[in-house]
Amino acid sequence: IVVAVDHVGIAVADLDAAIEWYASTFGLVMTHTETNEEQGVREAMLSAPGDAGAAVQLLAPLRDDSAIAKFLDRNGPGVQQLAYRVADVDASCAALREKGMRLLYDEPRRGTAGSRINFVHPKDAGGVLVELVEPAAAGGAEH
Ligand code: MC0
Repeated sequence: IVVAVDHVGIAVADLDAAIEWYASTFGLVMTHTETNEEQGVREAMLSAPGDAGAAVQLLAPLRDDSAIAKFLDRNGPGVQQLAYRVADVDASCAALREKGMRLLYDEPRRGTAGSRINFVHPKDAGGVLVELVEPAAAGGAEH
C-alpha cells in the first residue's frame, strides 16, 4: 500500500518563525510553501540540502476552527501527522477500509502541490494521524 514515507507534519503557531528556526538550528531548507484554504493551513516543506527523502512539513493554522488550531490548543506545537506516499490513493483507501479502518473523507481531497490526500483516523492507526498522499502526476494537471 505504501510507496515511501512522504513527510512528517509538525504543527506550529508561527510559520515564518518556525522556518527560520529549522534553518538556523538544523540547516533545513524550504523547498515549497503554499496556503491550503480547505485544510485551513499555511504550510512549508523542508529538507536537508540535496535530500530527496522524507520531508518535514510545518503546518500553521489559518483559522481558529482548523484542525491545526485545535491540535495546538490541545497539545501545543509538535508532531501532528505521519504521511505515507501511495501510488493510487483510491485503491489504498479501499484496501484500508477493507481492513476496517476509518478514512476521514469519503473521497480524497486536495493536498500539497496538487496531490490527492486522505487520512486514517488516529484511533485506528496506533494513535498516529496517518495521511495518504498520491502525488500529482509529474507534469500533469493538478487535481
Ligand atoms: C486528534 N487526536 C489525535 C490527533 N488529533 N491523535 C493523534 N494525532 C493527531 N493529530 C486524538 C484526540 O486526542 C482524541 O483522542 C481523538 O483523536 C479524537 O479526537 P476528536 O476530538 O474526536 O477529533 P479532533 O476534532 O481532534 O480531530 C481529529 C481529526 C482532525 C484527526 C479528525 O484533526 C482531522 O480531521 N484531521 C485531518 C485534516 C488535517 O489534519 N489537516 C491539517 C493538515 P482522545 O483519546 O482524547 O479521544 S493539512 C495537510 O496535511 C495537507 C496540506 C497535506 O499534507 O497535503
